[in-house]
Amino acid sequence: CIDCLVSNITVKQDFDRMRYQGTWYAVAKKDPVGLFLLDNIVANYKVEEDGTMTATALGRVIILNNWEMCANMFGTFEDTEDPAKFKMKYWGAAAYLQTGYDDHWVIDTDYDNYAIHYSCRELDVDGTCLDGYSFIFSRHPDGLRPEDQRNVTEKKQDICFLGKYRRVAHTGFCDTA
Ligand code: AZE
Repeated sequence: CIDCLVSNITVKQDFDRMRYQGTWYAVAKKDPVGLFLLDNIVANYKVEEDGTMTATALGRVIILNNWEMCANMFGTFEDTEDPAKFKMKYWGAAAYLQTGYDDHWVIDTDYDNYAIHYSCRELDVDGTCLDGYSFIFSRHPDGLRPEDQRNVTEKKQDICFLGKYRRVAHTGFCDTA
């Protein structure tokens, strides 16, 4: 995408939700406006018996009066015409966590090593993304394989988020939650 129009962003062709199942470690993220998952973010996707995709996510957050905790989040996905584009309804295990209804696009993945997730929450008047977030996921807790890095960088550019990512630390904070 050269014009940064959200409508021109391409997603994974013939996305296969079965192969996408299982654990993904966030290795980098681009934050949206407001409260967000800080680090130690691990997502787990599943395809239910009726074919619906669901997911759980863990991540460190700081809420209210600087209270640090591990957010235990759930998501259910609504299909769209594009197999790689979903609407995600999400909520927390505890009521004081966040609820929402976001786009959930899989920009690219090889299913076995890396995935690039994208969500635009708010379109600007010119069709670019005014407020969005993105995760770079790896199947490996230590990070991306060197051979995947170039492709991931290219995709960050395609979604116009290049230079807006921060590394996601994994310190074990949510490992017992
Ligand atoms: C995602 C992976 C699939 C499941 C879910 C995800 C998103 C979760 C959030 C959570 C925010 C929580 C906050 C709590 C205070 C995309 C990581 C549910 C956006 C801010």
